[in-house]
Amino acid sequence: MGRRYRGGVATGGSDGAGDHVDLRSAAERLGVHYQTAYQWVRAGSLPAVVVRGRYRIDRADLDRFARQRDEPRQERRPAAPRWGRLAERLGQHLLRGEEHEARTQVVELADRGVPVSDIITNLFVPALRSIGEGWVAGTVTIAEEHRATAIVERLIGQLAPNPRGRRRGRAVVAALSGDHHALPTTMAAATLREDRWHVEHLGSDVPPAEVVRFAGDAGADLVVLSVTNPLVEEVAVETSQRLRSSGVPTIVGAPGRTLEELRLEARASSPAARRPGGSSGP
Ligand code: B12
Repeated sequence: MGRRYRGGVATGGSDGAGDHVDLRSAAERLGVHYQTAYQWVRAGSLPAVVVRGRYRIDRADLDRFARQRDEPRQERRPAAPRWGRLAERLGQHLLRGEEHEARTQVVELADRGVPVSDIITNLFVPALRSIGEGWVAGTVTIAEEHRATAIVERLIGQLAPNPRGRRRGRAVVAALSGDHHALPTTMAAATLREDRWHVEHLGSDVPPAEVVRFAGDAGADLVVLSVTNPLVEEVAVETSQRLRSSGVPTIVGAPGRTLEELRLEARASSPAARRPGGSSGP
């Protein structure tokens, strides 16, 4: 006997062992991390039964779920989510430290096929800007801001996209020494992964010489420097020139620059686009 999981509620159901796979195999079949498949089961979108304390997923349910995910991205986009209200709600959860509620909100959208980069752009970015404004105005404490930031880091990590298909190339993502804003690098890394780049995510506060050395050792096809602290802008531009002159295409971000710009600029610098007659492709 197994217990059937729908939206975290266990109900009666039978095992039918031969037609079931475990959660790890299901995650592999779907090309996602184990934790992502687990979240889908917990949210009820991927039906599962619990057998002797372990999730088992019916192959037919798994195939159906995989087919839905394979539908072209446009078709899977939900009809215009009401971003304004959603962002406000997420901002409140983040400020109150309500991680579970925040996770439920974003997992629900991801489940409906909303791309992670859209969730970041339309939910996390406005929520973080408003937290930054609250901090300046003195209505949000440093501790509250740190707690919210840590939640966002974990949630983006959890949504980590791992699409099927050939990678466009290897991209190194970092913010340079003196810039402690890691989150924009996490956003950039998630966006590039979603767009089928293999990403080496170095985070923030990385010495420029280390980025240059790492990019060479890793055989990077692209370096992305996120910049949030304006004091680091100049050194980012210098580092990008150094990287380019050693043959590694490099693009530099800035506050207010969008993830869509990043996606397009990265594609334009990809190995495929640089080949004679090449295109950055879909
Ligand atoms: C969280 C946060 C922090 C955290 C960061 C922790 C972490 N793990 O990231 C901590 C506490 C460390 C921090 C520290 C500081 N912070 Co701060 N911080 C923020 C906050 C609230 C969010 C930052 C963020 O994630 N922004 C991401 C989104 C929301 O903004 P965005 O800049 O448009 O980012 C986009 C681009 O970067 C793009 N992108 C990323 N990579 C690439 C690459 C390419 C090529 C392209 C095209 C695009 C791209 O993606 C993002 C989304 O679209 C902002 C508020 C804000 N408005 O950003 C303040 C903010 C950035 N911080 C600010 C300040 C002043 C500081 C401190 C100086 C405070 C202090 N006195 O200590 C220090 C600086 C520390 C340092 N040396 O860097 C100011 C900066 C003002 C300014 N222009 O100088 C802000 C704007 C707050 C404010 N309203 O005043 N901060």
